[in-house]
Amino acid sequence: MSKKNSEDPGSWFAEPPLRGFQQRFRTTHRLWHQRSAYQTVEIYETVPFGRILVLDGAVQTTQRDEFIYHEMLALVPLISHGCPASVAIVGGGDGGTLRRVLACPTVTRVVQVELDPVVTDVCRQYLPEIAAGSFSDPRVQLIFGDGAQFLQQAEEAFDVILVDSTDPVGPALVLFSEAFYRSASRALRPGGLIVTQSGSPFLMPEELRRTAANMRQAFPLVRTYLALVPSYPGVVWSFTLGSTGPDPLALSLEAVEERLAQWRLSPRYYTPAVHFAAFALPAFLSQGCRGDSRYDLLPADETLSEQQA
Ligand code: AG3
Repeated sequence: MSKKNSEDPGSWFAEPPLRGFQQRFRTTHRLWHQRSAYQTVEIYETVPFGRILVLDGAVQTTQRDEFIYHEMLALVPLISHGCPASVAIVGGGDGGTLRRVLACPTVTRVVQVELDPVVTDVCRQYLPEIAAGSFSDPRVQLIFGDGAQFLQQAEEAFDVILVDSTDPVGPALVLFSEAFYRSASRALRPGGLIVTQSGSPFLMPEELRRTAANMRQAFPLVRTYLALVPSYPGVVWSFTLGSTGPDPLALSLEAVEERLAQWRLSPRYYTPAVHFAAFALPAFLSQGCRGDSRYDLLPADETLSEQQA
């Protein structure tokens, strides 16, 4: 029976290949699929990761490893800030980022701007443990709309802005632009930080470079950090942090320990050592992030032959 399963070609999900590289998930069911006003929304039951949310063919979150991405997106800037009261989240319809933000007891207000109500509805139905009721916390205001426009017109300011979006291609591209980072920096209080997910450093190095370059136009301090997210293409994932003041690397290990203890957080991925280790980039990657495509590990898609691509 297990032999039959492993040979059944119909029960695998895979994202489109990037740079001639692809990983796939054994699936047992497709539980939901719908074309919303903005994108294709799917939920699969998979053998390795439990249920997964897929938007326009790209894996966004899984039951088994969502904690890695969400902790690393939220906790690195929240701990670096030290006393965040007001937080804005752009995207993040599954609620996993929101949950980590609300776990921080200094936070008194969160505005979340999600484009697509279908994503929040479907996650509420199929992945309720990811948000774990966060959207009904009285500190939260959920707005359905365009996050870029929201920040451009925002009349209030935030300590931390988290961009929990789809990849820096297609409809989310505006969230990685210089103009977006300029309005984000205007919407931050002094000492404020922004973090965005910025794709796979091996499979999307161009996107990572552009994100960092655009952020440098609007923020005096920009740093790239990494986390291991097994369900995302290439497993190694990048985040780009912009700061108007605090440097996440200027903290001491003890200060990170103390903040975690004070806030009574016990994350599953993030630790004080991971906080610093995440910023340690292999030499070729840090050269790549600074803008030199000669350091890219894998050949770009356009250099692959038809057959290979
Ligand atoms: N974050 C999505 C990260 C992008 C994944 N990309 C990919 N699989 N190609 C948003 C969802 C998590 N809250």
